Amino acid sequence: MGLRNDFLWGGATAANQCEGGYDEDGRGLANVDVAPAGADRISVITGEMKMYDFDNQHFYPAKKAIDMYHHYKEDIALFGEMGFKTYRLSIAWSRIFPKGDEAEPNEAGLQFYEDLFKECHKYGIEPLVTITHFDCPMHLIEKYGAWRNRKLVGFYENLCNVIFRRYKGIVKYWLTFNEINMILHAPFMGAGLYFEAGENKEQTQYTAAHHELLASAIATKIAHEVDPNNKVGCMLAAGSTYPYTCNPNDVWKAAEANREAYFFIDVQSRGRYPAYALKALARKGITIPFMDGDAELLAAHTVDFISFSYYSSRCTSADPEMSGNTEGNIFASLKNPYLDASEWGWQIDPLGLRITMNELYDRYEKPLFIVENGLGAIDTPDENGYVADDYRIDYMRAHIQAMKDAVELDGVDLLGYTMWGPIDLVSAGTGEMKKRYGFIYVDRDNEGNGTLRRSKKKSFEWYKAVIASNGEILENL
Ligand code: BGP
Repeated sequence: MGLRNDFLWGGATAANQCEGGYDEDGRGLANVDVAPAGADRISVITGEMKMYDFDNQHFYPAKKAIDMYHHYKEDIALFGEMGFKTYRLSIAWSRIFPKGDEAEPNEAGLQFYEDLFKECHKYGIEPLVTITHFDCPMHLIEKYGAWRNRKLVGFYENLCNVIFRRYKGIVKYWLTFNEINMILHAPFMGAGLYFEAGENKEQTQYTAAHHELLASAIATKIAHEVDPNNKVGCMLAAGSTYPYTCNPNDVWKAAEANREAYFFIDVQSRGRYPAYALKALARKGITIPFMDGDAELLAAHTVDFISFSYYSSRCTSADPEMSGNTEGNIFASLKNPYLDASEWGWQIDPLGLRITMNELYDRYEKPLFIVENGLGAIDTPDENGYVADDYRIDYMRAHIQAMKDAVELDGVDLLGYTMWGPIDLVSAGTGEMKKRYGFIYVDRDNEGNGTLRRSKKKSFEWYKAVIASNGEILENL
């Protein structure tokens, strides 16, 4: 028995990393627009350096990105050619509500996504829509302080009311917040949070998290009311944390690190704050701004499925002397001596995907959906834009095999697999273009030069064969 017959193969993108058109057709400015490329990016996305508008010293890659705003028909046709069953994309909140707090939505923004979803259906591609992929209208940040303010819950509710009604019948798979745990690691990118001097950061982060968790429950409620066929998922930046050794102190440290991430999904999937989190938050003096009705809301509207990104596992030690940090997906981890790493230092661990899937399935017993996985690498195209990206095929083949093992050997219920960045796009972590994930090469460089021409890499035909065989054929061609 292999993958389910209706397995949703595809790819995933985020509006701000591919669309561009940041000021077109009434779109408002958002946090993700003002994250510059270069050395200051990390300070901006972590909320340490204030950047609420463009300046002349920085390059802002999201302004144009790969200009999918004007190329989406061509791009979706290529996805169709590969046989995609689904395309995960995000809507830009500030296209629909440019400031975020208006009573009426921006029709041009709504129409853009309606056209895009209909384009997907022409090829039999089911859209999988992330409601918020790191973006927050800048006006909501400046006027209300972003998600630290409970008013954001109401603005998000307005957004959900509009999009669930407008796209009824053409979208049925929804994710509420991309990598919701990113609020702890990149709080400005993840939730629009910039910290004032002396502010208790952790208090603000968990206050904002509570608001996002409420908003997620409300979204789930409305989605189900508007159309009982809607399926709503949470989304976790996953990748299990391993203990560096079998020293029980390391094992405990790893358990705590895993709980830090699972906390969000525990609430979204089980409908309540877990006991360990209530204790840990109380010990730190953090209060969660619970109001009447919050507990009931969280309990009544849990998600239908668990989606997650997986790039790597992580490693931790209780020994303060341990050094040798490696890069990771924003949050760093100790270097695991048993694993190789990508050119950006992200360690490569296919079995870790099977381990992570099993942990999530054991814990929640709900269907899983892998909505991001892939290799960011430097590609060298020939004069026709062709890239022989065997390294990417190797990475994906090993991960898809591990995913199949989790399904076929361990019985995990898996809805689909959307690899990250089927077409090259801007890196969320670094703002670079040269960190490429795609099956489709885009002629654009880190500084914004290039024709934007699209061309197929070797992996394009490989993934097409994988999809056509429902994952039975994984060999490199
Ligand atoms: C995840 C994000 C994506 C994506 C991916 C790869 O954290 O959800 O938006 O970018 O990581 O990371 P990067 O772009 O930094 O290589």
